[in-house]
Amino acid sequence: MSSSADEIVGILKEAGVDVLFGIPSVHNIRLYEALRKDSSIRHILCRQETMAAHMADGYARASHRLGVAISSTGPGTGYMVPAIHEAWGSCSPVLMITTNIKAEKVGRGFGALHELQDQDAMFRHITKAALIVRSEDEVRALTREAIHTALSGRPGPVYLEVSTDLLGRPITDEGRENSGKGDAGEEGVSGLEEAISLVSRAKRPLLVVGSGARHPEVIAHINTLAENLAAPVLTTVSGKGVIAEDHPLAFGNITRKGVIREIIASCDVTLVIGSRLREVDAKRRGIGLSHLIHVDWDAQWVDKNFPAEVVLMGNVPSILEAMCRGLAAPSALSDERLTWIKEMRKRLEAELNKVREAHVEMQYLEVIRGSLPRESSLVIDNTQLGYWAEYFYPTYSQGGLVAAKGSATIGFAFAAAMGVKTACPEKPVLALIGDGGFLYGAQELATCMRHEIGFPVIVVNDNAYGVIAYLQRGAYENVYESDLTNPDFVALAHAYGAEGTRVDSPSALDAALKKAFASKGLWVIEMVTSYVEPPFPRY
Ligand SMILES: Cc1ncc(C[n+]2csc(CCOP(=O)(O)OP(=O)(O)O)c2C)c(N)n1
Ligand SMILES: [Mg+2]
Repeated sequence: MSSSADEIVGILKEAGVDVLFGIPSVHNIRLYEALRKDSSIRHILCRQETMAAHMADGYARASHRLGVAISSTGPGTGYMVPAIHEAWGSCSPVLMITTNIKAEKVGRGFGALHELQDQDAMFRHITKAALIVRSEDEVRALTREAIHTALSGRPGPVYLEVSTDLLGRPITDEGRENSGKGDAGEEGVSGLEEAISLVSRAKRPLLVVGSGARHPEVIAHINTLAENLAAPVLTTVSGKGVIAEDHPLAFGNITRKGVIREIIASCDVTLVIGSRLREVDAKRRGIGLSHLIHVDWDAQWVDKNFPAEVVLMGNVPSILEAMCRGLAAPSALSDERLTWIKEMRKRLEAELNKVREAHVEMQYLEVIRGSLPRESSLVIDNTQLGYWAEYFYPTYSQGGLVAAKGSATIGFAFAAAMGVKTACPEKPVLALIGDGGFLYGAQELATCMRHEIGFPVIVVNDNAYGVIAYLQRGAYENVYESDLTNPDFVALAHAYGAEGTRVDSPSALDAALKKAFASKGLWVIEMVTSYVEPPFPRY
């Protein structure tokens, strides 16, 4: 008779899970025993739980499959909070499996090992569901429900907690009969005709694409819709790559000023597809969107910063397919729009040339772009050069730029890139992270070495929490406690058995990246810079 732990492993396998990221602990060792016995699921042994969950997140974003992270009761669970918060804001289907003390003791304050009152409370607001197994009869049903919930509709993280004593208990026949929730079923989509009519009457429609459109079935529809309408497409950072940025209708990041702001101002209908239209980069920067039609998986992001005139809620690929059918004939205004778009593109190019002349950051980005093929992943942290990438790194494929915009955490990019590389071993992957962010999880160099996960990591070293120093200078004309005392990053890489090198110019970075990609190994490329300005205030 198999135990609950064996059942969980079996259900994960059935669901197609082939990799897990985690750390064994006192309460979850029965689960690890089940994994050892089965051994068909690869386990990546991590050095810290936040990083394990970032890896699962990177894996999920790159593969569009479930990313699974394992922790254990109390502190191990708590370490996952920031990474699950990020996955939540970025709609990434991460399943975290954790434990609790013995079922009969939960919430009673006996002082059991790792005991924490209301452990799941930490996750209730940052997951699609926090599911708790307190009886062996619930194991199968809740495990299936957790997987289904993470992947269905708008994907997102799910918390699954199993009391430690249940893991070794045999599953009863009754338990076996339980099955997970079925599909909730497709909701009827209202507002479709109104939306189609609004778009077809528009003089200049605009498409805005966000993370909710990061779905393999959505891409083709977005291209078709844009082409049928001859409409410009803007994306948020998380939507970058949904349309190739060298497509004649793609204009990149919506946040930018100049020509992009002019395009937005002259469009009279905005079709927003799967975007939060975050306060931080849309509302606060004074973007105005006309006659907004919001297409999304659910109501979570609707009417937050910009009121929607029409809301189309449900399965986004199906809604877009219906819109493509309803707007199949090229608009009578297509020629006029295309002439305008060509003009705007010319002006945007001229604008970009000026930015290129003024900022060395653009040269670094060109080197990075030149080192990566179209199908590749640049995984960026919240670091100065990362912000420049959000604005100016041309992204040509789905997953071409992976960023931590769900929570704007630092310390994401190195671990997330490990997850991306694990999901797509053949794909060139590059992590870009600051000296501050890198030391949140540099110990995962050991994980890379153990599991032979090799890719280059650019550590932008300005010896500072640079953007904080920049903000301090602006607000108080002073910098306080945002300078950093750093290790020798090259020596640090070597200490783990990784390769390391130091660069201080775009040409040196170019040479280092060529060498690193050719070797297929793990490289820490320390890029020495001084304080730089982020692109937000000017561009
Ligand atoms: C977990 C977390 N702690 C603190 C912050 C606030 N924060 C945002 S950027 C930043 C500095 C990052 O420094 P570094 O990684 O060196 O990048 P730089 O700004 O120097 O380019 C900090 C501390 C955050 N976003 N996330
Ligand atoms: Mg820094």
